[in-house]
Amino acid sequence: IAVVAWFVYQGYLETRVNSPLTENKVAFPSSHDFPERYWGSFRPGVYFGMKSRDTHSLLAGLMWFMPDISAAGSLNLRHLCDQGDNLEQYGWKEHDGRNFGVQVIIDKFIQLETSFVTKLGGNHGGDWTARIQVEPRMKELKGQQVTLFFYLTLDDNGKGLLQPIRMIDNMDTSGMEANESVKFLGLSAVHGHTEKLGDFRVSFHHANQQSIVHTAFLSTTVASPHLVKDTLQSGLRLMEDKRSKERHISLAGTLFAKEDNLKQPNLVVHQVTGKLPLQLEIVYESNSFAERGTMLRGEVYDALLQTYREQFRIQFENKFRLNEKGFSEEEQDFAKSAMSNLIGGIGYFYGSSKVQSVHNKEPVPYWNAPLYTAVPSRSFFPRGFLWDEGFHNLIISQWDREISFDIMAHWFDLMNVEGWIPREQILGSEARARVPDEFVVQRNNQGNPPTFFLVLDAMFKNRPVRDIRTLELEQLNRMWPRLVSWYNWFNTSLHGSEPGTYYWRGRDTASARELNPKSLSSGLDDYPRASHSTTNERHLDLRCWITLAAKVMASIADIIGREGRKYHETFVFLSNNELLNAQHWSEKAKRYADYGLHSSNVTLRRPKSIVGQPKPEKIRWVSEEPTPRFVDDTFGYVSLFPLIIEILQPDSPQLGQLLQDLRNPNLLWTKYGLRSLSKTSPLYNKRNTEHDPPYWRGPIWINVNYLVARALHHYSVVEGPHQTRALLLYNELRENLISNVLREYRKTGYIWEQYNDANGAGQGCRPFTGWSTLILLLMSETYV
Ligand code: 6A9
Repeated sequence: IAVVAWFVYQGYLETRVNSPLTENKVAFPSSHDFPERYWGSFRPGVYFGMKSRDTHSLLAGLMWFMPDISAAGSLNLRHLCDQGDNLEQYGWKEHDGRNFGVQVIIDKFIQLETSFVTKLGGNHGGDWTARIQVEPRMKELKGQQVTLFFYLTLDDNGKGLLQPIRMIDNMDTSGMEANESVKFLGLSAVHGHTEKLGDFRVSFHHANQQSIVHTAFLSTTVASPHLVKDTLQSGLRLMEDKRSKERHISLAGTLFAKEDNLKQPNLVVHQVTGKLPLQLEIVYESNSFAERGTMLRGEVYDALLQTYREQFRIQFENKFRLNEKGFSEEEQDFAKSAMSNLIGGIGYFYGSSKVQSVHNKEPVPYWNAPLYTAVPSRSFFPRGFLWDEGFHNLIISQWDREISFDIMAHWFDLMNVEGWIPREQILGSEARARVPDEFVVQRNNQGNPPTFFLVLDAMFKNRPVRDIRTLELEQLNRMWPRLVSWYNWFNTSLHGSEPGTYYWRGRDTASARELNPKSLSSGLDDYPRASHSTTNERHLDLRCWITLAAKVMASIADIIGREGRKYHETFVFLSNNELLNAQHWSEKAKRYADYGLHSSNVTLRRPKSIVGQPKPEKIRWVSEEPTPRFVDDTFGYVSLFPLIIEILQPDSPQLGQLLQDLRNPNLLWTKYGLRSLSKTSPLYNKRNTEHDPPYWRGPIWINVNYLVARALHHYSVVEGPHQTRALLLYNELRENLISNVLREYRKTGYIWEQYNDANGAGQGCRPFTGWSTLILLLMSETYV
């Protein structure tokens, strides 16, 4: 019996990692509950695409190239946002997350404006129209040719019908001689049907017929949406127009593999090649939308777009007051585009992560689920990251609280029975295709800072209960059991050896190559911790995150009338400055620090080569035995967390010391913001392995800088002996951050993942309109 019980228990343990929490789901079950946000630019990873919030949506997308300019052998066909394309700039200039968006893309010789407007009506999510306007960037390029492809396909083998309607069907063909020339005509429309959308019709319209040189189409099958570009490219031919004798790179028409006897396309593409300037309008109409009146294109489209743009500008000023604060037009435009690209980068994903616990031999799939989320970077990581999303929603919740609630609801619904949420969400084949294998599996001992507590705090702090809308109270109530589980996961599974201590799991204790084993789950990746990972570590940042979590849990419990004493007590316990100091203050170094088995003398060295063998890789070399101690040779972002989370008493002498150190240029202070690791720390700017450059070991990150500025603002307002110093630091830090990010934007056209601490240059990936967009809240001084 004991043996059987053991097996049953093992089986049970294996299934826990991918069993959903049984509490009610928080996200509304049907996307039709949010009709205004049913269709949108929910494919952040392509330059322009439309998608509905369905599990197997109809996908629409754009590709382009310049036939006369593209090099032999490569069309330089644009599709996925890709740093390698080296575009001068691209991103949403205005986007309200509901009704419309306007994006500008600058690609060497041309400028594309991609815009869309959605319109409610009928019972299948309404209509939308998209417009692609291409302009030459120099006069001399007028008349040059550009080719646009606009495609429709079905996400991840969704079921549905796509039926191409060719121009010839609506056209007077009397003047045409050969069938051949007819063969190359493009599409006038696509008629289609899916379960969720019902019957629909997508039509294509060209503004200026004279500028059209060639149109064509492709109707074929594609195995998966991430193969759309390859499939399209293999459907291209060099074709001669019988009448004009001109040769065009053209889609080949209907193409089916021999064995495909159903001949049912799931990829349909319209091509137009025309002289600059060129305009294409794509009009999606739901058949259930009976009384729409005039088609949403041309001047009707202009008018509606204009109305939305005006509303957007008014709302933006109402919410952020940048004009009132004296920012120039150009600076306001920068801020608008930053926020718009964050909001325009919101995606809707569906699929399952790969997860693993210590009880599973192999990774197992999570359950299939949707995720409505913003993304850190449309080019490099167009997918959801847990702690990034909290920062994103500090901004989004200022713009549209409903969107933030909806995003948080989706994330909380991804919680398993243990209360864990996977950190990086790679859902669906389009997302999966962009991630190397070694990064795919998510492990259930690895969390990520619970930054949604920052969002909930910002949304409800200082709001008397009577001012909170009933719908929001209802949503908080629905979220509550999930918040409880999430909180418990952090508080129990990451605890340390003594009450009040915590440490991030997942550092590789066996690693011989890493200078300092990473803690990816902290979000600060290679930020130096104790040199020797043990179960006696104490991670200061984590302790502070949990302090925040306890505080916010107590206040939400208060708002919705739940029992919150436990959280309040934990908060009081953890925010006791004496206990904090006993566990994390190094009196010797006069700074807050992690604690653990640590040596200051660790380097990477190359072992002696053996004749005839390849050069061995550098390995870690410990030249001084580690001892249990504070990691107080290191000063950086982690040391700032008691300030960041505003745990320090206003009259704390430690706060005074910290503020003094903050302004020291040999430590963290630069003209461009606070660097992540002090110049005096042993691992400042050091590689973690031969192949792994420094990441959180020097560069300036905007998310942490925002939190520090927010805290300085806080300590400048509450009464205490350090008030004046805090105010001076706040003003200077804010000014430095804003001017540097703006300067780099003017210089490079982009907002960046991080900024160099020596010269302020943007670095890492771009555009990064994830947490770097917090510059907007620094401009508007929003620190609720
Ligand atoms: C690896 C790349 C072609 C690293 O912004 C997202 C995260 C943060 O959450 C984290 O704190 N970034 C920060 O340290 C980026 C992580 C990207 C990992 C993707 C695969 C392949 O792409």
